[in-house]
Amino acid sequence: MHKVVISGTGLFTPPHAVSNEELVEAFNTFVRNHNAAHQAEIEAGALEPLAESSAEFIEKASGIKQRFLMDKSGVLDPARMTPYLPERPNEELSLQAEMAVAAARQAMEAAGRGAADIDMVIVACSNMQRPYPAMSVEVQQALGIAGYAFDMNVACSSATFGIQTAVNAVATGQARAVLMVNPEICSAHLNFRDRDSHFIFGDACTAVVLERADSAVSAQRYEVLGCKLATVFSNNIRNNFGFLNRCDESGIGQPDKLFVQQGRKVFKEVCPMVGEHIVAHLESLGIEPSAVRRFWLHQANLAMNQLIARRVLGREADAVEAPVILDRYANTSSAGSVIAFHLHSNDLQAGDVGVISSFGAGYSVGSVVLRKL
Ligand code: CO8
Repeated sequence: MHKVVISGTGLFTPPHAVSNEELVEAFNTFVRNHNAAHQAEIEAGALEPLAESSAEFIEKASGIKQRFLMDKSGVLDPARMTPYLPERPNEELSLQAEMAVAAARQAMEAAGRGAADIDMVIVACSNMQRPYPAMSVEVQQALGIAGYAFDMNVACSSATFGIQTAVNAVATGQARAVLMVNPEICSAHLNFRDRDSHFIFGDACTAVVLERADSAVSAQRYEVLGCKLATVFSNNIRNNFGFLNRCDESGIGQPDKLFVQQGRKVFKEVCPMVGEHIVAHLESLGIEPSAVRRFWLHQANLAMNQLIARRVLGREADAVEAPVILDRYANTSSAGSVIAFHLHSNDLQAGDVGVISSFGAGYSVGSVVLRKL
């Protein structure tokens, strides 16, 4: 078995920053318009009026201050509240592949690797913009990589599950190097008319190059000491969009065909699960939690991350130990923990240990323990 390192990462940040205030203004205009249009039913008691959102609530409940979106004009139009992302001809690079290629080029450059050095491409994310041909094969072709490619989806844990898959391929000699990419366009399947969740997500794409430790050439290399994955079925985060929708017209366009969650239940159930998962993983590697210099946690909710860090460390973690990027990026699904790693890892010293951890729909939990070389 070969030792495996993360030798490069990349981050594509969409062009449009949207503050909580902008989002709430659009949402509240939609609410006022909706309530005015249904005034008679509301007054007759036949319909509950919609309630307004608040920027203060969003920041207090989640820690999110803004997000980046692929399009903001459609999202902030109270009559639409869906991004404008025009379809492209089949001959053009698709949108998700474009994001993936941008992040991948950065990761490959950081790793000091060209297309000829990579044998396998994984696109791992919560939603593929089409079922086939696989997004990964389009990304592979756009970058001029030989070998093979495939897509995988484990919702917010797609990146850690993707890393584990890449580690297996490199460790067993199936691939010399693997490119693993997470193009998340969360805004396209977020219900911007739902007060409980309209603020949660942003768009982004991350990329990671993994390769054999004995031939890696980059300056920043992180040995993968171990990966640990877990899944437990739950309906508390669910999206019923799928290819069977057209077989029952009554469901088309219903809110369950977008992201829906029981946020409080998710919070309560997932935090202990993740805390125990990380502690057990570290223990299996003979590493004390106190010896971990950095936790690159999934970026869904600030209080959630503080609680998880407290469960693992037995004390509060500071912003250096558990960096926060959700204030600027919001929840970018599988990209979140990799963004934290990408932006907050270069200062580590040789020998320092850190943990990338994801958690989300499924439920799915993943942890990757790294040691800087
Ligand atoms: N403005 C003002 N008030 C609000 C708003 C709002 N926008 N929303 C809710 N409220 C009100 C509620 O009505 C409630 O009022 P009351 O007390 O009178 O009933 C009060 O505020 C409290 O509501 P909650 O209990 O719902 O608030 P919480 O403190 O629980 O915060 C959160 C809500 C922020 C959603 C929080 O529960 C949370 O972050 N939970 C964890 C969620 C999580 O980690 N989910 C993971 C999902 S990510 C994932 O798995 C990837 C899926 C695939 C990607 C999908 C991409 C689209």
